[in-house]
Amino acid sequence: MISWYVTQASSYAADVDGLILRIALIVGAFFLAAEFVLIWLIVKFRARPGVKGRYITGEKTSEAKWVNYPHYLVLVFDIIIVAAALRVWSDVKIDLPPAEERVRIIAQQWAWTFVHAGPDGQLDTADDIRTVNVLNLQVNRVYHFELHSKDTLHSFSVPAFRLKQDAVPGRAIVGWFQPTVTGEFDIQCAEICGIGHGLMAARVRIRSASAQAAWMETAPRMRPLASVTPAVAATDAHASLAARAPTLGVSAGQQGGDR
Ligand SMILES: [Cu+2]
Repeated sequence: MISWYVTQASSYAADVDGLILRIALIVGAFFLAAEFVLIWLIVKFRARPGVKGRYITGEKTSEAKWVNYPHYLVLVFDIIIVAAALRVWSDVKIDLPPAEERVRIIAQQWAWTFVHAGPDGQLDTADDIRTVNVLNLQVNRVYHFELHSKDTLHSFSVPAFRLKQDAVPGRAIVGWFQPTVTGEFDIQCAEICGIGHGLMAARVRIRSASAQAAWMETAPRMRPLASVTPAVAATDAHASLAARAPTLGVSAGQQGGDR
């Protein structure tokens, strides 16, 4: 249902949507049941001439069951929701499938710089391609991204991928995505990061393999004008990957932009 409004453009987008839908149905059913009971009670125990109101404390066992049994039901559904959420969380954030390519994402006030491996498929080589505010991907390819921030907290949000990940200064945060459709979609910083936060938007362009190869041939190589060595600290689960992310490229402001 969410896909009516935002395209599902990654391999795990449908899982995230399915989880949200399941939670909405469960919570929605409880909401409707609670409202129905509330209205029924209001009507059934409405004021009537000659009938005295009763004060019911709910302490008798025969009364407490009306509270306890629904409560047990809520707990059971809580467990179902948590189990489903953990499975999706693990797929999206913890169990990374083997990477076919790596891409470096650098956030700063207020732009995104992307470092793509060039035709050799390796980062930190001479044919790397740096772009500003346009992430260029190949459809059906598994990417590991390495997310940095040069100044403050940002959040890399790609609604079509159903992906959101904070960027934290001094850390290289590793995650993954696999684009599943070609096209162009929004990227937006999702963390208030200063007065220009609302302007910190970008685009992701997803191409076929042949179109991506053609783009790589023609994309201008920009010479790194200045390197910044961040204090890279990996998340524990991905220490080895992040250890291979020694330097940040040039800043967005320094390099102009390939769109
Ligand atoms: Cu930001």
